[in-house]
Amino acid sequence: MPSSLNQAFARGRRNDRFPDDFIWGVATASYQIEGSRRADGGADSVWDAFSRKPGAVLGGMNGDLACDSWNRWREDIELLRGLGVEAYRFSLSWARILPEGRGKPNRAAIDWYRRFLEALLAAGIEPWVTVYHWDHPNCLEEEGGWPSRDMALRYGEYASVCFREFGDLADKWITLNEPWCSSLLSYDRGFHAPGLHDKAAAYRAVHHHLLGHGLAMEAWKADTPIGSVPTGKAGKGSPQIGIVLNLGLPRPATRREEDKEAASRAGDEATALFMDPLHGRGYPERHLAAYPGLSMPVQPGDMEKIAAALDFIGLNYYSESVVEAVPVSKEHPEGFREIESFHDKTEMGWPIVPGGLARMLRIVHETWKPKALYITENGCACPDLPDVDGRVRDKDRIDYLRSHLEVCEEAIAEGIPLKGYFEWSLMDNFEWAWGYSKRFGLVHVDFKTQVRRPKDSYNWYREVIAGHGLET
Ligand code: IFM
Repeated sequence: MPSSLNQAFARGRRNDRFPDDFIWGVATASYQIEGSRRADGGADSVWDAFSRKPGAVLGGMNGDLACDSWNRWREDIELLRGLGVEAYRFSLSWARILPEGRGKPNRAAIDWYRRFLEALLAAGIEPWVTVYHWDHPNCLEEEGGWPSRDMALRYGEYASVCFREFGDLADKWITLNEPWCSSLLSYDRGFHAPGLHDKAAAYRAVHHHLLGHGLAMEAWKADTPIGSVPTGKAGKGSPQIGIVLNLGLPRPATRREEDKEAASRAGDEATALFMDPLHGRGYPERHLAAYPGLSMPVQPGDMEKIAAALDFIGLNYYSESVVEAVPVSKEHPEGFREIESFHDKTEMGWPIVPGGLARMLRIVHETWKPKALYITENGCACPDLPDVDGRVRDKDRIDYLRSHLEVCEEAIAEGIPLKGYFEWSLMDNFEWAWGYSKRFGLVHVDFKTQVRRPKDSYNWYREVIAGHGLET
């Protein structure tokens, strides 16, 4: 064999576009997969209560059974092992660990998560643990939920319990998942639990999420038995903590200056509102100025806590919206509106725009310069009907993932510190207000029988991981 060919084979992968330490993973969240809400001392979460409200979740569906992962977790780990992922991002359930929202931790739930973490490590899979992915105990919601400052303090205590109980088994931590959703989508748009329409409450919720995050950062530094995690094969690097955001950076409808300016302002609610305070820049004045009735309930010392140095920012990217400038009115107090996009759309109705991921990575890198970035979620909902032979030929998902991974390759080549990619999701699961009607999984789940069937995209992603990159 010519020596150049030998060298190409010796590299053991198909291209060099992803650095050796790039992490390949997949993600899920507790309420979306676990089921067995009351088992082992678990309490009602805000999503259990919300899904009982008529009309809140499509078809009255709920997370009572979900993917039954509370019982079938060994099968799930086998699926992860078969996929060859190096890392698994999943979340802990606050309503299980502290069923009363505070006080004595529930041993049975802690033991369950410890068994699960141990089994992941034994399988050579690095745990990436999300402390909070929206399922807080409903008793805390009844006390005021995120609009109340007390919730931030309770969350700080909960995070501290998690670090103490699991810090010897996990050293990659995420404080919050998409706080935009659990504040604005939950307390303003009313689409997520608890389903309120109260803008002032939603902005208080934003601040309290961020304050809770800051308190968790303090606890992590104090409570983590750093360096003691037996991460085995997957032990890439040192302990890390970050936050996961679903930034929204709309594209201007045209090149007109007013559209560009409008799109930049439209990005404030889901981007600067979180990124600026996290990076010590305070809340974006131009955004808050559009809503004179709103104020952020900041107390002395809060902003310093919120700005604690992060090891990484996790970005969840699915789509990109388009915005144009319009005259300021009651309906459009900020002088812009979203317009329809004519890109192909996923089952969620979300336009497929891989270029939006490229824009987002560049803007985030240039504006806030985070130490490291991870794509902590990326994927799509497709119809995914098994054929007569039981095979799920989800070519659309493969195309979607490939096009977004190509963007990741380019971002790395440009020098953006993108360190890993977590596909959403390992398996079809409870898609919040859409119930089980939207399938995001690499694995098909029959929600009647709980039979799990790897889709074509599972096998495709397995090859990508094994080859450490896309085929060239
Ligand atoms: O399923 C959700 C996940 O819980 C948070 N990010 C977006 C996903 C798809 O909607």
